Formats: sequence, C-alpha cells, structure tokens
Amino acid sequence: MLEVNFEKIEKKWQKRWEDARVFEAKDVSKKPKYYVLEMFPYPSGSGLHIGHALNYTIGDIFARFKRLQGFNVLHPIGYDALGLPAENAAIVEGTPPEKYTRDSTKRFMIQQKKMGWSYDWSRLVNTSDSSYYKWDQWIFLKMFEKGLAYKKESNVNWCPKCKTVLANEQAQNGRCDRCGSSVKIKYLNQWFLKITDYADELYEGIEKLNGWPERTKSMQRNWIGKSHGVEINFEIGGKKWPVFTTRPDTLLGVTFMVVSAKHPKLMDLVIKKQKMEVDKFLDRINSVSEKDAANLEKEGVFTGSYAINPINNEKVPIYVGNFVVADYGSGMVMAVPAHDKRDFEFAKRYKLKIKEVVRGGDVSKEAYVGEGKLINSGEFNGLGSKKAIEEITKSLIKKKLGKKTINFRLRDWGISRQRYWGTPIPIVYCKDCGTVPVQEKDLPVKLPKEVKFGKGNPLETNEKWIKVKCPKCGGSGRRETDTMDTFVNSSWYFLRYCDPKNDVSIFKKEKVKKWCPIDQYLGGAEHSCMHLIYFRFYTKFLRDLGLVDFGEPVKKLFHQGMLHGEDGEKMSKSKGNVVDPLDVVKKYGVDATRFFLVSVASPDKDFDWSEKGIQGSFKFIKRISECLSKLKIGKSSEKIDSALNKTIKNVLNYYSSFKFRKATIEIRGFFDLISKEKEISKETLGSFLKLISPICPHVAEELWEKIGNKEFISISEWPKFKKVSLKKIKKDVDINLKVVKKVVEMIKSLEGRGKEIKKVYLYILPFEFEKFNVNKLKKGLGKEVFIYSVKDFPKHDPKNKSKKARPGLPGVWFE
Ligand code: ANZ
Ligand code: ZN
Repeated sequence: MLEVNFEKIEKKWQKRWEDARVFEAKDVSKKPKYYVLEMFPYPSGSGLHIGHALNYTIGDIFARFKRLQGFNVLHPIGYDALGLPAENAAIVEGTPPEKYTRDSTKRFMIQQKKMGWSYDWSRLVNTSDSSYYKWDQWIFLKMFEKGLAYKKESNVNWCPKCKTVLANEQAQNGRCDRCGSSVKIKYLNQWFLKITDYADELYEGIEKLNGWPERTKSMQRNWIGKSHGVEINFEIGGKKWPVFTTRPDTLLGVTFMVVSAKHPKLMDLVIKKQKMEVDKFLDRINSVSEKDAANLEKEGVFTGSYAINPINNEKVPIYVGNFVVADYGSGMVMAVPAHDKRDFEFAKRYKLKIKEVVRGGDVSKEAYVGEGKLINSGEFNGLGSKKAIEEITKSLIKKKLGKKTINFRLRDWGISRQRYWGTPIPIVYCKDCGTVPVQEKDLPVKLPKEVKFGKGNPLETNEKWIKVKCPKCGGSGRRETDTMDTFVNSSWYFLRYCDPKNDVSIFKKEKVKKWCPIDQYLGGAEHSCMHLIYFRFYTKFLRDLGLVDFGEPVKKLFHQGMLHGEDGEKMSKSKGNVVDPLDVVKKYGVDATRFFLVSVASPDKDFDWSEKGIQGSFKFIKRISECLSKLKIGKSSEKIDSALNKTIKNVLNYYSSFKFRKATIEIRGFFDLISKEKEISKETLGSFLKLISPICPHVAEELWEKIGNKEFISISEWPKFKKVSLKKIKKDVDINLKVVKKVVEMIKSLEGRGKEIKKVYLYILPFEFEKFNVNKLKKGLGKEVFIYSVKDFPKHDPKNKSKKARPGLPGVWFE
C-alpha cells in the first residue's frame, strides 16, 4: 500500500531529531519559555492504546506549533509507574513488579518514539525509581513535621477470604473481584494528608483559573463543597450538641434528629432498652462501604434519647441513621421532613411527624425544598426564607445558641495503601519513642525485592526489611509497611521535569522558576477532581515551604475527547472494537494517523474510529508527498500568495485554540489550490510545509529538505504574512463593512416607505460569528444593533430570520 515509503522517512527523521537533540529544552535561552505537558501515562503491559495516541498527539501538535512560534518549549514525558496492575501481574503471573514495569516501560518508550512525539527525552522521569520516590518521602516528612501528615482510624474494604485490603475498584458491588466473597468493612489506623487545611484556598482559587474549562471548575467546586450555614446548639441529656444546617429558617419544623451510625459518640446516646436493636442495625449496615451507602434507602433505629430544640424547647427523638455522614458538620442532623428529601423519606418509613414551616408545596406528598413564606414558626411567621435565615440566625447568636460556620465536603486525603508497589511511608515505630520519622539522610526508604505476593501486604513478609533501628533512640524499631497512594507521585512530577536528575534536593528553585507554572496542561476530564485537586494542593504546600513562588500549577487546561470504536461504543477487548495505534501506523504511516486523529472532530469532542476516514487521511498525505515532490519550483501566482496569507492567519488561530480540525480543513483547501498550479515559489511551498508540520512532521521535514533547506523545519519559524498589494487588500474587505452597506440599503428602502427603524437584529452563521463586531456595525448603521449566532438559544427572532442567514450575509430583522 505504501508507495511513498513513509516508514523510511519516519525512521530517518526520528533518528535525526534524536541525534541533534532538537527537542531538548534549553535552561538558558533568549526565547521566551513555554511549558506544554500531557498527563503522564501509566505504562501498562498492554502497551500504548488509541486514547494515548489521541491525547499525546494533540499535545505534540501544540508543542510543535509553539516551537514554530519562537518559544523555548519544555515538553517532557515520564511514567506514572507505581500502582496496582504491576502488583496484580506479580500475583497472577509471578512476574516481579519491578520487572513488569521495566519491560512495559521499555515497550512504551519504543512505541512513543514511533509516534513521532517531540519529547525532551533527557528529562525522563519514572516514579518507580527510588531517585524519584525519595522525594515523595521527603515531601511526606515535611508534611509530618508541619502536622499535615497524620494517622487516624479509618475504614477499608477487606476481603476475609483473601485476607487483604481491596481498593474501591476491586470491591465493586460489595464483592471481592478476585474471589467473589462479600467485602467487609475493617477499621485500620491509616495515614492522612491534611488537604482540608487548604480547602478554602483551593475553593476560592478556582475563580481565578481563567484558562480552565468551566465544567472542570464547577466539578472542583462541588468536590470541595464549601457550604455556608449555622451551627445550632441542641441540648441532649444536659449537654450541648452542635448541629450544622444550611436552613435555619426551618428550625421550627424539626421533628426528630438523626445521628450518624459511624459517630464515635453514638453509644452515649443509646439507652439500655434500645441497645440490642441498635447493635443489630449497625452490624447490618457496617458491611456496606460509605460509597454505596449514599444510594441506599434511608434507614435507622431509635436511640431512646431526646434532644431539645433551643428555639422552642420542644423535645424531639434521636434516631441513628445510615444516611448521615460521621465526619461532616457534627455528624448529626436536625431533621425537617417537610423540607428535606432524605428526612422526608425517613419520616414516611418510620411514621414520624411532618411539620410544614415553609409554604410552597404539598408536604403530605413530598418534601418542599424551595423557598417561601414561613408558617407555624411563631414570631417568624410571614418572613420569606432568606429573611428568616437572617433573623433566626441573628436571634440564635444573640442568645448564644448558635454561630455561623462554613463547612467543606472535602475530606483529608487517605494515602495509606496496604500494597507493595507504591512509595514506602518513611516512618519507624519504636516501643519507646512511638512514631518516628526516618531521617532525611536515610532517604530513600527503598522497596525490598524479597517479598511474597498473594496474601495481605507483601511488605509484611520481609522481617529483615521491617526490623530497623529507631532513628531517635537507636533501639529496635519496625518500619511502617503501608505505602502511599500513587496519586502522591503525580502530584508534583511537573516540578521534577525542571530538574530531573538532581540528587541533592527535590529541585533547584531557579530551574522551576524558569519553567513553571505549566502553560498548557492536557489530559482526560476524568481527572477533573482527584488528580487536579491534589496537584493544586501539593503546589500550595511547596509554596508554603518556600520552594516555589506560585500557588497554582496550571495556567491553561485542555481535556481531549474520547475515541470510540467504529460501532460508536467505548473500545474494549470484549466488544472486539479495539484499535491498536501501532497497527494503524504500520498500515498508513504516522503522519496520516496523526492527521486523521485530529481531522475527524474537534480535539475536545468524542468521536468514532473509522477505517474509511483514516484511508482518506492517508490518501491526502500521499497526494501531498507525491504532488509536492513533482511540483516545479519557480514563482507563485498572486492568487496563491494572497490565499496563503489567509491560510497562515487562520491556521495560526486554529492551532492556538485547539481547533485542529479546522486547521486541517484550511490546509486541505490551500493544498487544493497549489496542486492545480504549474509552478510555485520555494518560499510559498516552505510556508505551506510549516503549516502542516505540527500535524505531519515527518513528511514536512522530508519535503523541506528536498527543496534545499538545511535546518530542521521543526525548529524553524512560523511563516510570516506576506505583504499583499493594495489591490488584494481591497478584495478582502471587512465583512462588517460589507454587511453595513447592504443593511443600510434595506433601511433606506424601509424608511423611504415611512417605517421607523430603531433596532437591527442580525443572525449570523456560527463559523462567521467571531468576525462580526457590534461596535463597528452600530457605527456604520447608526442604530441599535443586536447580533446572534443562528445557533444561540434563546434569542429574539420573532419572524425566524435566522433561517435566512447566508455566508457573508446574516439574516436581518428590524424593529
Ligand atoms: C436542616 C435542613 C432543613 C437541612 C432543610 C436541609 C434542608 P450541605 O449543603 O451539603 O452543606 N447535614 C448536616 N450535617 C450532615 C451530615 N453529617 N450528614 C448528612 N447530612 C448532613 O448540606 C447541609 C445540610 O445537610 C444541612 O442542612 C443538614 O440538613 C444536612 F429543609 O439541616 B439541613
Ligand atoms: Zn526509639
């Protein structure tokens, strides 16, 4: 199939790039810096998949584009190499995780190089190297020193048969994914990072992330969950119990209380007579993980105790329930079944009183959660909800019965994993000194090779490794055998790329200062919450240590779309619709594959694989190579040069804004023009090659060389707009002026017939919308002007004039 030998061209240029270290970022350079980063991959045994191919191709096109624009680009790569799959391979196949990782990393690298991605390989980072995770441990020690790394009891999924802790993804639907036994909840003392200390800053900082997708920002807001409310003191058995509510306006509608089944002080509330029933209830619900509990039916049992509502001294029963979170607010809620869905469900189930206090719905059928005028609320009757919240809060504060508070949904980050293939937590337990941090000079604490896989935590099977001198007293101590969540490794890797080989400190401050923050970050939207929040948290912590002088790691963020199988379904082995990028590359060449990946859809949209589509791309790339190698070099026509100008300008805009599909359309259009020419100037051809080089770098280099260039096109300069003679400028008049001219005529004709016109509405085709400028139109027309894209909804368009929109001439409506 390959008449042009693409493979030969690819190999040739990949070798030349490597030999000449073309893509290595220079720490010293006169050019301005630009840091482009894609989320680093987990090097899985099954190799590169098409999702990788898409994400990394998008990042690569952008990095190449930025180089052409004259930036000193840092575009590094690494491997997020610790984690469960390598450990599972050890259990199933007996391959040591280290070997599994080494092999798959090697394979990954070969595949990545084949794709022509322009990384600075000299900065490679691998999180499973102890020279990397040493610094995970170092950060942990700093957090420990500041009280931000601490231990507390927390629950894990436990398989009683395998005698092992299960990750959430291994315990779906309450069953162990290895043996199928039902998963139990077990309490273990585990390590946490106090991300909640940064909750407010993480929340408030979102607003300033201008280069982030709105959706991602709102997901982060929800995840952190900042909630303004009031803490109201109820009295229980003579003691004060604060209760958090966002709706103090409903305080007179409280008919019972519900305390969390996992509340540490629950048993203080349970009277003797109720103990057996409560125990039975707890036993039952304790086998369900917290995650599943959210979707369960609301259930509970009476504790036998009562609480006194401070506003009217009413006595209400206290239940223990499965839907109240132990570590949110105070772990107890004041239940207002008339106005809260969960409380309503609970009250219906146990036939508890429902008292309406906010008017607006039919509370015999369902909870009314909206706002409204207060009723059944004594002196507060008649107030609207907002005013009532204010007044009741004021009154509670005055009587010292409550205070305003802010609660966050964000929890501290549990990082303990009872696993082998992770960063060892640098802690020693000593009989006399307690919990003692390993000394900095003794880092890294390396993973031992001699361990047994299969049951429980492999690290517990190496006594020799565990036994260690106490760093404080020198007596006998034991190492912590928990390892860190692998999200720790990816929380600061972008900094290490700036100084990857440093073995005396985590990185040189000046180097990070030179390159960071990341100018453009790319990765899947599935990382909107955890990774990107931890990333921000670590950055802020390192800033507070004085190591970096910024608090946000990423200026601009881009999420690529998903590539589905030809059948439109998510690719999976079982569906048999998986596309292997390397098979595709073998058949059609790298450049056609890259071209196809960005020509089907805008990079942020999902799309389906199509064999036909890639053939189309292949034919196009082949035509380019064949046609251009034959084309006579001479002089370009004026027509070509003026079209080139337009193309350069548009492609520049499209590359800058990740509209790569539009760039391919523009490039195709221009190519059609030159392919009909008899001759073309070296300069014009060179410019065209530069335009396609970010997407098709190998073919571009080859042809660039063919027309006599000695330097690499990859690090040449973005083509300049050529000066165009006045004649041609005239041709390319401002679309606003054109439209003004036509509309003025329409207005004249209407006014001539005695109509009075004040307002002009224009309905513009979406692809033209950006070219229009309200102010120019207003000035030209001397009327009030409103512009809409025909796709906008809602819009003022009484006679459906949007339908009349044509290229260059919008639909028009006058009033
Ligand atoms: C009474 C009430 C009446 C409430 C009403 C809501 C509507 P956010 O926005 O998430 O902060 N709550 C308080 N602590 C809780 C806990 N530990 N577990 C589960 N729910 C808890 O939600 C705050 C509301 O969630 C609080 O306001 C409380 O119910 C409940 F018509 O108090 B509300
Ligand atoms: Zn000691």
